[in-house]
Amino acid sequence: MKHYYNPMSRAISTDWMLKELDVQHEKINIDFATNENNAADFRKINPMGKLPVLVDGETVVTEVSAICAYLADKFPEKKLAPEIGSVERAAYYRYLFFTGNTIEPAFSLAACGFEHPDPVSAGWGDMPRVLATIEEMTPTTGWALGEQFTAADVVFGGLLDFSITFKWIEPSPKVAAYVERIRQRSAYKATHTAF
Ligand SMILES: N[C@@H](CCC(=O)N[C@@H](CS)C(=O)NCC(=O)O)C(=O)O
Repeated sequence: MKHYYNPMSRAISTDWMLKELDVQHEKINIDFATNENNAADFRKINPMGKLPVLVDGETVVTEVSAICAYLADKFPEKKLAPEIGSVERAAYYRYLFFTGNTIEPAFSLAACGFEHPDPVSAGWGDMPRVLATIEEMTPTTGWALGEQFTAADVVFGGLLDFSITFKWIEPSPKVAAYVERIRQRSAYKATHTAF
């Protein structure tokens, strides 16, 4: 597997996921400074010109949530995803998709001082609702799905961690405590060295 990476990007979360799994892969650094992500060769792999990207043989996976879900399913013995068909699997999907579809756009806009003018039509609604939902979905103890740490924590917890680091949000005590638990994981510490 090839992991296209830059330490100052969301690829930090997929790098962390690969460390949680402890699996062999090749890490390929893509230099934003020289615009390598927009080079024709890289655009052939990901027309978005964005990181992260995982290439597994002929399979190309982009998007943090998709890469983490793919990896968790590829290595089921590592138990980073609940079983297909289980009650936990439904909650797991919710964490993965809510993070990418709702938290990401809401936070990205808010970080630039914007709110969508029509939050009823915008899929991600408005910040007060997003923050209230995050509060409800954040575990008081342990991990998103209970005692089992999963890719849901890498995706959901990873974005909360990133958002606190870059001051996109002022975390509630519950969110701050969850992110602090995440920051204590050895795989997290092994990857989050640049900031
Ligand atoms: N929705 C994408 C976001 C990826 C993304 O925005 N990556 C940024 C770095 S954090 C990037 O590669 N930006 C370069 C560019 O857009 O030119 C995901 O979840 O992977």
